[in-house]
Amino acid sequence: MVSPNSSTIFLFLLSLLLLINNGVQAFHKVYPHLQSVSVLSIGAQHRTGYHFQPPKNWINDPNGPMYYNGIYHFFYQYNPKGSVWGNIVWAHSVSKDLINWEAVEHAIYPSKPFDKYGCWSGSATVVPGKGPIILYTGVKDEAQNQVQCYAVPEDPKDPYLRKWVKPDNLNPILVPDKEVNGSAFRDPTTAWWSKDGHWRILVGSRRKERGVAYLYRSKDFKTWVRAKHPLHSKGDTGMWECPDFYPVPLKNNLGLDSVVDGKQVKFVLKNSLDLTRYDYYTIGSYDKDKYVPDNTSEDGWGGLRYDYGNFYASKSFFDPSKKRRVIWGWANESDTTDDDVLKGWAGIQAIPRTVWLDPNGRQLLQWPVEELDSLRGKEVNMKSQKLEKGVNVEVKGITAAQADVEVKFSFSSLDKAEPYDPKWVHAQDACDHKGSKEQGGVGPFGLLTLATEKLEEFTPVFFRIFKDQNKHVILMCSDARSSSLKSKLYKPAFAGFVDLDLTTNKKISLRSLIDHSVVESFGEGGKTNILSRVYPQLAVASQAHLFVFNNGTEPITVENLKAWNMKSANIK
Ligand code: DQQ
Repeated sequence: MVSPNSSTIFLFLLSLLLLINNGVQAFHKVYPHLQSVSVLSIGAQHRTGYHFQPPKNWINDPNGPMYYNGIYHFFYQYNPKGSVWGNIVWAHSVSKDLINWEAVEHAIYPSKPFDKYGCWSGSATVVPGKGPIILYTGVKDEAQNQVQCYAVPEDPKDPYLRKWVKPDNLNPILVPDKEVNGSAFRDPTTAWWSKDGHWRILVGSRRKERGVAYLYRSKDFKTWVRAKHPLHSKGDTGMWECPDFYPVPLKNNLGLDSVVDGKQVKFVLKNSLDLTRYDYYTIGSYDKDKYVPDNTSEDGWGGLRYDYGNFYASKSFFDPSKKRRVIWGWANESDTTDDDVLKGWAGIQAIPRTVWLDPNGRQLLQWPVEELDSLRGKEVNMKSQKLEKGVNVEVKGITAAQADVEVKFSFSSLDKAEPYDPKWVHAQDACDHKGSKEQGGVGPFGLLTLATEKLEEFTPVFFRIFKDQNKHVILMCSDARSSSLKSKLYKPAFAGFVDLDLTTNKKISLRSLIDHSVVESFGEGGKTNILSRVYPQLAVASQAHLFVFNNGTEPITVENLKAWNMKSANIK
């Protein structure tokens, strides 16, 4: 595959960003005339049943997720006054199972000179023997200059930690020195403690167009000093928002708390790229305050992504109750700002995902937290179903607009795989050219989700296998182009490659969480994941159908499919 140099990609992405801005909402842009607009109608048929979303208004980044004294806490960026970005506070919900939630008072909102213009993203650290501390970004002026601030629960014994205080003698806890760009200085990470007696955090930034994760150290969590060198940086990647840094064990799929020493771990550094609004990560090693990505982990635009769809500003936390690491990610709308105002709401959170290192050591695996299974209702099955070219078979008997589907496909030969065109630099280029309607060799095969009976609308999630010199390339697509009869929607053919050797075992699996306006899919046990936001006009409620399909000449077998009606989560 051709690999253009990074500045060409950077310029390309910049122009792309300008072009698609009517689809993906422009960020940190204030819409004064759209705040406090009364709601005309609600997009009820597109509200989700089991993805996290509040009853109304705008939400964005997940903030400070943590488990404390038997309760999960989830905070998120929220506009209490409207369904566009602005007036940002930390809304707060609590849960015992990560699926059903109860809202409590806003935890952090502008109340001090250092956060008068917004309380932006940040993280929680549970300090042993002391309790939780939140570090967040305060915006102190109209020019959006940023400082880091400190908040603690007013009453650590309150199980819901309803009230948070910002001690005046400490705040702001961290201000940019003259070498740091003060309007690009935000989103502190969870702190980790090292044997040298220091806490450490990262703060996202940029120097010109170089993305930077600044490293700060503190002995007491109060006075923070910037390390001479950032933990890591990368040219031409633009602003690094919401950095996240954590260890993953080499030998098992458990999560680890903060950063531990030892050889049995790898480290993950994730950054959210403001220019394109996607989360990319590398796997590497961490020693003497330097992080070095492995040579199997591309560092930059071509790097691995948590999700190849609509998933941004993610944040992980260690869950000590189940010894796992869980990530949250924000899925923005892909309709217009005008539609969001009409609906009265915008933004959902992806289902929390357990994350661990793939035994191949080259990438992460992600899977919906096991608690989600408690919402599974009626189950239907399909077994040993052969799919010849051009065949769609309906999965009948479930509520296809709110469902969970797991399917394993197999086939007997790779001989018919089509050649991979080297002009397709990114997976999305391949999917743009080779959609589900283009007949192929091995694939396209997969699911047609949120489909009308006669396929006037459908969102296909599928695989397609190509030959590329000495290897096979497995493409996974979640293609919104036919998802809705409505125009003026952002309808991308999201795609990623799946790192899998199909030569001996010709099987591949897919799980899709379908929830009215979201199709969140996990390819091959969470190797490649894609979340799409879609707004069908006809394939809604009981008019939504689900099919398995094959449009390649190689026959495909559905070895086993299980689909469940999903109950709605209790999100108060
Ligand atoms: N959202 C927050 C910022 C962060 C951005 C503001 C990422 O702190 O950088 O709402 O979506």
